[in-house]
Amino acid sequence: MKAIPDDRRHGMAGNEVRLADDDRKRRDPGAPGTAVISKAKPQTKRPSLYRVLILNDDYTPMEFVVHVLESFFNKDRETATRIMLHVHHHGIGECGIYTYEVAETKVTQVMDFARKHQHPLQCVMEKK
Ligand code: TYC
Repeated sequence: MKAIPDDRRHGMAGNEVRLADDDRKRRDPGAPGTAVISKAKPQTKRPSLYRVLILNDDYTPMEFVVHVLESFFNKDRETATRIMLHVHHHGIGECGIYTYEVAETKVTQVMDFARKHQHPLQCVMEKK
């Protein structure tokens, strides 16, 4: 007796090719009995950034401002001098850009240091 070939069973027409169940589900993800497994995307949010600025005044010594930029903002002497002179001529200048907590800490450190030395130097932060 002659066996019926696999692809001739279950009422399939002669030119059809039977798909494995996984292949059928890939082609038609909404097919009955199909579970859609979606992987949650990593919930990483980039933190907001804040600019820390110093303001010009008529009394704080230039050398003190250069020292602040070197010691609290890790600038080399050349960069610190350039920023200090920019503030001296334009009234305001950027010391660095940080996340909220780091920026807040820098502002507090500079304000405390200026007060301790009785200089009116002002340091502020603003959202980028
Ligand atoms: N204008 C000050 C002076 O002539 C120098 C100075 C520069 C002060 C920058 C503050 O953020 C400042 N002595």
